[in-house]
Amino acid sequence: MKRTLIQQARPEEPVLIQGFVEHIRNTRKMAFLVLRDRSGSLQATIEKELHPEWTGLLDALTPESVVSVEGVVRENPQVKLGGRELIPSALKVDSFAVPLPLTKDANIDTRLDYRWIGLRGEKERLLFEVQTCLVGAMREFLLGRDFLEIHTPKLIAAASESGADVFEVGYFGRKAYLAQSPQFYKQMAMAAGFERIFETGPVFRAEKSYTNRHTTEFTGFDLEFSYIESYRDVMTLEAELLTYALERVQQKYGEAIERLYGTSVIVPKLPFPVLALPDLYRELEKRYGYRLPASEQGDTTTEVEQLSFRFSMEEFGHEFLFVTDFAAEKRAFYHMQENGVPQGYDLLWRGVEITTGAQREHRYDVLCRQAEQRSLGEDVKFYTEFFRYGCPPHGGFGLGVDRLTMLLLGTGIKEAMFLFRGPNRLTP
Ligand code: AMO
Repeated sequence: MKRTLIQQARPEEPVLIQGFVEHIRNTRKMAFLVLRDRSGSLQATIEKELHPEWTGLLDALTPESVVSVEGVVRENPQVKLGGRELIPSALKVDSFAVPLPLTKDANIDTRLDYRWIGLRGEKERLLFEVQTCLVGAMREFLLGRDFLEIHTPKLIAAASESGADVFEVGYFGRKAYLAQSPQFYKQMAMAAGFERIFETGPVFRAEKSYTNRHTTEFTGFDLEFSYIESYRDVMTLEAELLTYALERVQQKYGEAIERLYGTSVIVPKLPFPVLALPDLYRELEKRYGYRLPASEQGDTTTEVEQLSFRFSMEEFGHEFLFVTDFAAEKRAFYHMQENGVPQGYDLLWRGVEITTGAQREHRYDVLCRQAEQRSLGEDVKFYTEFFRYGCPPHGGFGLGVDRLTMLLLGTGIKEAMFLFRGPNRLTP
């Protein structure tokens, strides 16, 4: 018999339901099993007198075992789960579960140890449905604008962002690194004349950070496109992309997110507000008496980001804020500069950085000089070569998918990933 999903089971039709046993109530005369598959839950109601052959099986059955149940669905307004129940005619246990090692209120570390069990919940499933919708909508948006999806290597010869937080790996007797970003190859695609590309893939950072928004391996959504006039074109594209994707999520999952995560999906208004970093400092001091120590100026900090959210809501009624005009020494060597000011930005959402973007330096001589200033000459020679044989002006950005998901649902980053990786966690 072919399997029917719980959600699609119609009354009075014979069905085969397969799933986990979420709950068992086994009384003298009756047994009630709540079954769960990817589409929902359904109660199976068993009159034990009719099936004496199942007595042993029902006594031995444990929660979270996997079963196959054939039967007929009946409408019964007394049943809480959707007013219907399954009356089984055949019952088979496909996999017995031993008692679960964790309770619902276990701490996050125990839950991560047994992640596959924690992920069985409706709330957890929703997170991945939302993430699928979000990334799918972003992909769709870009495909509609003639972008190519590429897949670049993660084993590379040089650190792309900085030497400090790169993982080194042995590579047949020499050193290789895990890519901190697809940066070099996104730009190579511009030199290849692809004009518009994006990639979603793993990004590695050897950062010993123990915050609720840092992980050593995350999923990046990166794009790059040519013939831009300035980094403002990159900001405009990103704002449109996010608005499109959030609208999708709101339409499809807004209600479920409200119900299970208690948070609203707000579709942002275009254009997003923009502020230069020195102006942001000034506003934070004027409004909240907050002054960033001189030694930390030129960049944002966790405190600046959090206060910026308050500012952005009060001033613009907007959850997003583009920040520009960072100090050159705080930004990557490949950013284009004008009068010493990097032509790039960070995008903050709900007080957390979700993106860095920029126009890139495509002029070979200038790029080599900027690399030299950081003593990167030899290390990035293979990269600077991309710009010797003709390359259009271009720019792009990198967006953290895990951060995006986490902010959308109001969770920490550990909950927003299929499997979190941190300085102290490499398993499961
Ligand atoms: P950046 O280093 O800012 O820029 O990274 C881009 C985005 O990736 C996410 N992110 C992280 N998420 C979780 N844990 C981390 N440790 C972590 N580090 C970064 C953030 C961040 O905004 N090459 C540039 C992008 C570009 O210019 O195109 C880059 O990698 O959401």
